[in-house]
Amino acid sequence: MEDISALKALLSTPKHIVVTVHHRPDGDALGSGLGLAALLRKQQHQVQVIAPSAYPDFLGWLPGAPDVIVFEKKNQQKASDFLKKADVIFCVDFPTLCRLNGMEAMVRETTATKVVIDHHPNEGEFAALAFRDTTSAATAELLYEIFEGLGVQDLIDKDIAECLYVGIMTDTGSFKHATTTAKTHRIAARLIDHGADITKATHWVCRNNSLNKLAFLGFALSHRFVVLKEYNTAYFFITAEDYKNYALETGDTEGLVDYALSVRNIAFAATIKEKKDCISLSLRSSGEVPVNLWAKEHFGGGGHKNAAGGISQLTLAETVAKFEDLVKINKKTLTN
Ligand SMILES: [Mn+2]
Repeated sequence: MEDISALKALLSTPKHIVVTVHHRPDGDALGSGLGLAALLRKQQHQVQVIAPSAYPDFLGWLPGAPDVIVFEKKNQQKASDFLKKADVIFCVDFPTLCRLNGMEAMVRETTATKVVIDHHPNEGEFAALAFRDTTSAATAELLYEIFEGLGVQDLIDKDIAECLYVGIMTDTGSFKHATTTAKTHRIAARLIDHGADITKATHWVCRNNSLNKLAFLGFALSHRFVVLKEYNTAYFFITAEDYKNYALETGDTEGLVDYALSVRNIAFAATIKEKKDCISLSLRSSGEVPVNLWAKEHFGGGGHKNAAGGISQLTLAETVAKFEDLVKINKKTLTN
């Protein structure tokens, strides 16, 4: 963390700060963003969190979430005002500005000092200061270490601890993914020492399903689930019609892919979703199957080795066929 003293200097006087997170923020993006914002406020900075799009309902309880500006039409002027005024913009849990979607140009054009805090593989630097660590299980884990580096960990209160804890908990699938290390657990333990209520976090994150979401899960398992046994692969495909029939909201298809990966001997799992303007793919794997490379090469995306995403401009049926071709080509990797 060679930039830590530069960050310390940057934050040594009160600043106008905007904290941004990626499009369709998840628990790590929102938790890290809110935790960082709350800590910076304790240091007398003026801080606003702006998200390119809405966060899922189950994260709405996170301290500070109701004050996040979601960059939608009615809020764009407000967001623009904050961005123009900002001395510093933090980019949290995403590697490149394109993950800001509709907000990208606005952020790119500002003269603010950009600081990135992220754990995704990165190509090309856009920030003046960068804290990147692909070995961190979550951006929240890395953020905790940055707080330590800045010597401000004593400012972590219960609210900040819960934000960071949720970031780590969600990105590790409740400490189950291969990215989870002893350090991850140590930092989670410290967050509990700082007051994080893990029963509350579990309640909101893991025991908060709508009946509709479960009804859809039942339907998807029965009618939208394909197992390619010979290739240790399983995937879901979700049609635009399904979205309509089940009135699916952000987050309702989240976690579906984990059911595919939970099947015995499955090494590669996917959810292929027919969205309004494209087909989106969530890819997961276990072991050495490099889904981030496949996402990048075939679906213009990226991510981590065992969890990545991408998109396709083909039809759903064509995308499924392309996906199955990819599986067949990589039989060796998948069945090793
Ligand atoms: Mn993350």
